[in-house]
Amino acid sequence: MAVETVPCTAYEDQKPGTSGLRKSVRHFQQPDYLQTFVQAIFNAVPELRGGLLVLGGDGRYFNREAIQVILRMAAANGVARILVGKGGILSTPAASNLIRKYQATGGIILSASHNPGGPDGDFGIKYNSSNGGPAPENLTNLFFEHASKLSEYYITAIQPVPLDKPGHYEIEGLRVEVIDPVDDYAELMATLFDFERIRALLAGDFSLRFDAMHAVTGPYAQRILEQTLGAARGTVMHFEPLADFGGHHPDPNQAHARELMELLYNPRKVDFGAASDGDGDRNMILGHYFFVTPSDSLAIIAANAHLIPGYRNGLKGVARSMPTSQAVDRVAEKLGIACHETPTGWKFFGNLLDDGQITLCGEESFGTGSDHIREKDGLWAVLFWLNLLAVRQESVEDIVRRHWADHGRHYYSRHDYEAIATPAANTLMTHLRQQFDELPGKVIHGKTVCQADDFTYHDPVDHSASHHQGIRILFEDGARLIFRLSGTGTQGATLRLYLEQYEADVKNHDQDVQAALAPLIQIAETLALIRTFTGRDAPTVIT
Ligand code: VG1
Ligand code: CO
Repeated sequence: MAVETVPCTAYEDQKPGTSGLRKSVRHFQQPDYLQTFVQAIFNAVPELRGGLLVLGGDGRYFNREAIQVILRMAAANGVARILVGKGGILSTPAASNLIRKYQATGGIILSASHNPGGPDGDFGIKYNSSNGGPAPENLTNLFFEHASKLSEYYITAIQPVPLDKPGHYEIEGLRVEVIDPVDDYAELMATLFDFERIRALLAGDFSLRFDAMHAVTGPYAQRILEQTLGAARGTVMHFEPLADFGGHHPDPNQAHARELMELLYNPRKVDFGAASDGDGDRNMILGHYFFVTPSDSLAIIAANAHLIPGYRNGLKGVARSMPTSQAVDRVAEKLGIACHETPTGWKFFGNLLDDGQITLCGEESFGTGSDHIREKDGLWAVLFWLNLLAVRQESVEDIVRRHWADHGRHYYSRHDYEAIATPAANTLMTHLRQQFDELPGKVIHGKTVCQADDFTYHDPVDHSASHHQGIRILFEDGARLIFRLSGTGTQGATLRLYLEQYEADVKNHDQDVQAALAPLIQIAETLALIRTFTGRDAPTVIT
């Protein structure tokens, strides 16, 4: 085989963040930038030689070029077999499923998830291990180490592989199988949910809309919701994956899924609305004039899991990322199961899932999932809710309100300050850290602080420690303020402020969220001087 050894200069900035290596497309288009990171993966995971690799992406700009480069490098690095999604398409959850189902050595997923795409947008690359989950920190650190000292990479000069129809090709000892990206995933969903019951719900006067945001879930949602479950044609909006997502942020939240919000906040009744992100792992759940906070969604899914076929036998335990509200903790307590608190990022759930300690997990950032794969899963959450609605025959709002009445309501919001100057963001965090010693016991705007620290996670399975995972200011009444800097942004720094206030009394469950959190918002400003340090009057995005 004609393997070419190409000398290259190492890049110093290929340290993966919360979810893979994410940079602007232009950054990725620097000479050999993609190749350097891909070679670092092959060097760090020698088992890929002779192994099976899953490959696909969310269809964003640069996806197709990158896939051809990776195929040529995989051939040169001795990979035996590759499963690649037709058109280069695989959602993140579908890729995770393929890795597990076909016992692959690992998978490469090309996505910058909820970040905008197109030539002026972002690109990203993630590696998932043989359990189907995102590479854990020790492995991403190893990628970084290899990338920073790389001096050559290996590639073959093969013709581009046709990706637009299923088929297989033998190329220089590498077998490339182009597969339907939806088949295996759709099959898995049918094993977890009561499709007959959902079909019956959709056959009645129940109406729903799903916004694929011109991202990867279009083909998945059309197949499962429309073709299999019988939802009306046109239920799936923005179904065609586009390289620039139609110029929008493929981020399923109230700010970016505006058209869908307008459909649900409208007298013409739509019973259920949902959306997913660039790579299909996030979800937003809406009822008529009603938004379900992702943290509440996780809690409600946990509380009702016994009603869903795939979870009928109960839950082993649950987990949430540290900034996610404590709503699920209350459910776990009632169920008598463990609830784990992990740092932000799905990679931290992997060990707990593999070890059989948890069945469900989630993040406040519109991510929910279970042990069926090792990634968060947007359509899974949507199907879970549809199955639940079919069983309980109540509206989304009624289900959520009943949950609050039973468990209390966790008022919750996240305020993002995007693309602020990195030094200013660091100074703000340092300013907060300097107050740790004096804060406990202090009363600020009428609320007493009981703890202030930097969150450290001790993994109970591999006993590794992850430090500096967000600043927590905890109050005596259970309220929390969390400050973190994003690990997925590509411009400057993004400050995330997470606010949580518990309210037990059902008489107080009708407040506007931002109004209910106003005292905490004021305390956050007093402690962090956000306006002073960022120069911003208001957050860029509120979810
Ligand atoms: C954000 C979210 C985090 C999520 C990550 C990847 O990270 O806060 O909860 O796991 O995105 O999601 P950060 O570091 O920017 O806060 V996805 O759907 O973009 O892969
Ligand atoms: Co995503």
